[in-house]
Amino acid sequence: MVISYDLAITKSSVRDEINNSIRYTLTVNNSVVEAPSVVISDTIPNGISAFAWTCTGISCPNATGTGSISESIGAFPAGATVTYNITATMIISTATITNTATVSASNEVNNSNNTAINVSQPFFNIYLPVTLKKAIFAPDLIITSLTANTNDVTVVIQNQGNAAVTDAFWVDVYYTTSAPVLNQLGDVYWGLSVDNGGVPIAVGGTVTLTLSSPYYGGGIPPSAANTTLYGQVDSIGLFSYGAVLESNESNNVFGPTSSTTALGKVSPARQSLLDISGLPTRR
Ligand SMILES: [Ca+2]
Ligand SMILES: [Ca+2]
Repeated sequence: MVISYDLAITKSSVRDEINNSIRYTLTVNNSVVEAPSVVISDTIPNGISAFAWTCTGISCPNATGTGSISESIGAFPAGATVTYNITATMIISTATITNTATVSASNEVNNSNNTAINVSQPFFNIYLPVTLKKAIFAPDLIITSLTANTNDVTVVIQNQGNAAVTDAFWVDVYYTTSAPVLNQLGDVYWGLSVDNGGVPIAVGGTVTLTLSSPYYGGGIPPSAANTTLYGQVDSIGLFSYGAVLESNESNNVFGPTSSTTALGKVSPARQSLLDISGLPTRR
């Protein structure tokens, strides 16, 4: 009588390099007829420091265990499956671990499927390029307020950047219905420089500009109420960014807004009062 049972063993693994662990699933099944005296072995492989397992299936000799598996099953039914779930600790997460498990029985008809070799390769650590937003330390000038009447023009500017303004610059106010562009000369303007004390402007600092301020450079108030106004800070400069290199050059225009009627007496042309000493060079 030919006893033609065929035991087969398979082994798979799931690797967790972050936790230095690896889980194996070891499955043994038997086809055709019951097999006697089956031995399932799985020796702790190199690179593993701990090995704990559970066994499920109709023929488990022990439900749990630690260390290498060497389990004998007296009778392994046909069609039955035994599964070992193994949790192992890797000594080095980057090591390749080869784990060999076997199943054996006398009179096995097919020994070609009685050894399962699982080779667990480490994941390659791929370091992707990290795009860091350039840390910009630069001033950022804006106009926070622009009011005008037939007496005066008042512009409040602020440095909302994270570095002081140290370069001389101009502020212009335009009586126009079109948004001004860089290097567009205005109807009223102020120049702030180190010489006249207009700069530096500290981080968060504000400066209020009027026709009476020491930075006043020229121009007269609008002659009528409801004149459309725009303001531009750092309006004039030799560079595409004006005279002050800012973290944001696109927020330098304020407006449109409208002039109002002054309640007081209209002042004489401020040009006659001008003291332009200390003003920066104007294009
Ligand atoms: Ca700005
Ligand atoms: Ca600028």
